[in-house]
Amino acid sequence: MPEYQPSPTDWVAKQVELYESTDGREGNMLRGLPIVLVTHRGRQTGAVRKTPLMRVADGKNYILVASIGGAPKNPVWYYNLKADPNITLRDGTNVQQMHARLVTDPAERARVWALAVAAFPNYADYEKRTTRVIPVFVAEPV
Ligand code: F42
Repeated sequence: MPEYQPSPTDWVAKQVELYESTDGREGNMLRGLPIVLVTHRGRQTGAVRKTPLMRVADGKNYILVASIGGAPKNPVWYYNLKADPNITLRDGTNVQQMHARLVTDPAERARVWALAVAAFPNYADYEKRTTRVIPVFVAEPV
């Protein structure tokens, strides 16, 4: 069974460790806003990867925004989720198995993007910084 490989980005790895070791009671915010933790598999190594993302709730679903701060390239986790959409999502103390579906319909993307910006206004700035269309997934309960 491939093992957990922490993020090479130190502050992200530390946030994951704090969030999990306190069962979501600490390390659960970025810039004063709540985060979730997505556990998924590396598409090449099969290693377990843990990626904190902003918490964007949509009823029973969560919206996952592959913004990586408006960087020119998609984050690696975007490719991992496309290859294997089976994820575990931790929202505080609540942990559930989910299926991550890439949003391709423009009308659906517009709707969930508005939810994302309402939850974390910086996403609007990230969109202006990059020429890519920032990919968005809907995580649905399985
Ligand atoms: N990133 C976002 O995109 N959106 C958010 O809303 C967001 C919020 C957030 C909140 C708190 C926090 O601490 C971080 C937050 N981040 C957010 C940053 C996010 O957690 C990720 O760090 C960021 O999106 C970059 O993701 P990444 O997958 O590109 O991470 C890189 C640094 C990384 O881990 N690279 C690994 C490495 O070793 O270089 C690769 C890991 C990997 O999955 N490898 C694959 C494998 O098979 O194992 C193969 C790689 C391939 O190319 O196929």
